[in-house]
Amino acid sequence: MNTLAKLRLHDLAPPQDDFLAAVLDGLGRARKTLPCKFFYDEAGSALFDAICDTPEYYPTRTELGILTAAAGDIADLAGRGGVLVEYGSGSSRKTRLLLDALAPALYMPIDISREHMLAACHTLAQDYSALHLMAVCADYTRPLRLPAVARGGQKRLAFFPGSSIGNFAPLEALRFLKNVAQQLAPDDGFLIGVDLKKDPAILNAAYNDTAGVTAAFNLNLLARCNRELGADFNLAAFTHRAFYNEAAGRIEMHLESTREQRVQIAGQVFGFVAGETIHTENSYKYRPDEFRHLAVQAGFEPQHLWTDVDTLFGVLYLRRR
Ligand code: AVJ
Repeated sequence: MNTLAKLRLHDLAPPQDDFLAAVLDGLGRARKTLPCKFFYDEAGSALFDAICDTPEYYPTRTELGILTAAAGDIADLAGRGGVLVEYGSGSSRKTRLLLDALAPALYMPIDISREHMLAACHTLAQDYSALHLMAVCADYTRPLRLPAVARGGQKRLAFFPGSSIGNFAPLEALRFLKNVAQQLAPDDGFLIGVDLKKDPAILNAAYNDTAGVTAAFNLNLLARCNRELGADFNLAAFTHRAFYNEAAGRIEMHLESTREQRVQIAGQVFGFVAGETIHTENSYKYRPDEFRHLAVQAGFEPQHLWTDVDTLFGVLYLRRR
């Protein structure tokens, strides 16, 4: 079958991230930091998949369970045969669930890694013979404008699973939600997965799995600096730290220097004192009312919240006002 005929690429040519510049900037600060988006090289993406399979990391399987149970209700709210827009063309399992339930005419994934997205689209095009695909290569963390596709009365459903929204600070999250709202027409929908506030012990365990997969994921950032930038991080001299910051409502991940040391990157030297950390990720958690408030501010009407029995994770259907 000719899958190419059904697949089009809308390339917004996102500027490629400058890893070296980001590392020099982040490590040059009084409180050292590295942006979490750099976790996901090939090794990091494989480690993230492995995190999702650890017994402690509940979000992925919990969200999948919620979506499986709610798929019919979601299709009733969003309408069938419309356009499915996915922010970050992530796990194909979640996508397929919605493709099966909604039977959209068009699937529009948005992702910064063009080749990875196109490969996933080719597979979907083979498996869903009636589906048209419009792959949008863009950085969704910046304001973007989706390609105009003739609507013909079709509704759009935007989909942002995995609690990826948690990587944004609340004000950035609001800006992102507003940009999504701008890409939708009144009565369109937005289905978003949000990790909920809960007993900190559960959160702390989820980011400190006993098999050490999350630690390996965090430390891979330093390994990546060594591989790609010729840095000389001694991985044995840094340890994974992750904890729930209750006041801020977020999990913080850090890499802690176990002793005083110096690290060289591209001719620059960075000193660490014992116990100093590099802050590598924030993962915000919301109470349902907190998230609904954010959604309302962004121009949405929260219509439905699905959770698991333990209310660990929430999936919300937001209607564009
Ligand atoms: C992919 C951003 C949702 O914050 O839980 C998992 C990333 N970091 N374990 C999250 C992550 C450590 C994950 N998100």
